[in-house]
Amino acid sequence: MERYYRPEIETAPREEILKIQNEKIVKQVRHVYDHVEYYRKKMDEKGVKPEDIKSVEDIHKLPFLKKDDLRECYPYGLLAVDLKDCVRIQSTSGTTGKRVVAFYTQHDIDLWEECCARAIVAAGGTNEDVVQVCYGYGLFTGGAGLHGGAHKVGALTLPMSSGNTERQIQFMMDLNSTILCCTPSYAAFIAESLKERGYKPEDNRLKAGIFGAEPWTEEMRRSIEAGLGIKAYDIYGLTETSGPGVAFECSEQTGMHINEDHFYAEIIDPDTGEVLPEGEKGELVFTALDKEAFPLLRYRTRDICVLTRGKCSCGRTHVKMCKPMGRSDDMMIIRGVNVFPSQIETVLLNEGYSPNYMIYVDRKNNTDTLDIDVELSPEKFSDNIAEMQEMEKKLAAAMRTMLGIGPKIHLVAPKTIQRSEGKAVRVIDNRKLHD
Ligand code: DLL
Repeated sequence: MERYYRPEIETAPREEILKIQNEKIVKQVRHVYDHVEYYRKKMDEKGVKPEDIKSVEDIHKLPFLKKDDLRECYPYGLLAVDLKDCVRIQSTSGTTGKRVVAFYTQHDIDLWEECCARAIVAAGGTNEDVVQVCYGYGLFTGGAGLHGGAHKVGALTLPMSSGNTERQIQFMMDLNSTILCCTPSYAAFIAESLKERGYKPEDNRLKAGIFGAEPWTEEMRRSIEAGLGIKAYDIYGLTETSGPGVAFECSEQTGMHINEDHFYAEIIDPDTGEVLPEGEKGELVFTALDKEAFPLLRYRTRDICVLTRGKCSCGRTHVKMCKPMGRSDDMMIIRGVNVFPSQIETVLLNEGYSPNYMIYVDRKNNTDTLDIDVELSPEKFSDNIAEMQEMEKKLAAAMRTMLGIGPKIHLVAPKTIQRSEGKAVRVIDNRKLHD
């Protein structure tokens, strides 16, 4: 039977959710206008006053916020409460430019942890579970978010953080972990490591995994589910909106329910900024309806996505987002063709290869090149060169069918591609270095 952390909200009729959203947005716009000078100026420039926003239908009148705005405002420029009222800072793992720092009041932490608790209960979590959290702890929101959520559910929480796979496995087996929380790439690595140590999927007590923070394909889901003997649930979020738990998957596994009582979602055309009708693909934009300290309005996530509002067999009524189809800035344009890493992953897993690969893009003699290193499993590895070349050719052909352009495939020996303990880095675009 389906269980909910907060049934009256999670299964509320659409009109009730709308009523909650409409009440919250009016207050939230006033709060931001009164306390965040940067956004007040943006609203003034656009000629929008708080009184113009009477319901979520008016949200489209508000200006957008982008990552660049966050950089410009670093660190305190978007803070909407006194610093003394904040109890926590978290930050993005950003590798380029300034990191985003997000501030939380105790109310914001409670709200965030409740969103994560909803995700854990949707994955079958109860106070009888042992939740092994191996997202990174610290500034990254993954560890703190799922940890707080597990506490709210009353589960026994194992705050492992990421890395030290030997210890992860020892604790998982000795302490009978039942729910695993980490990035999908780390889950795949844990599954591989268990197998190497001679464990079969039925030897562990895991029943579910809550995996997110990076894109992963349906093929990857099936591979992890088989490797660990679990049901694998997706979870989505970003530091700017609090962290994981903005949206989470239910037993139907056909998209993630957005916690609509806290976050209002829109899909826009990334080029024009125009709001697109439900069901169309575009950039996901979030408005935090009741966060106090860092209440972003119309924040452009750069994640490309589709929203749908069909009836869900789990009984939840909140709108669903599909798996992000890569970030608008993840998309590689190679010889004029749009290529997403997820397409490459799909082909690899469909063709029976491991999810361990590296994509290299470069420009030679004014032509883009695409090279993919693909790691072989010990069973597939052979020293027969002709056989290896034949496999490379076959895989390149399958890639060409999916991508529209043919990459150069390099099959590499088992265990030569570095494993990820957090967010996997799978693309190296050397063109950027020359431009
Ligand atoms: O990754 C928060 C998180 C932690 C989500 C743990 C889920 C689990 P950031 O580091 O700020 O926050 O990165 C946010 O990661 O804009 C997406 O591009 C990507 N992302 C997050 N979840 C998913 C997912 C955390 N389930 C950025 N599928 C987002 C695909 C995801 N991409």
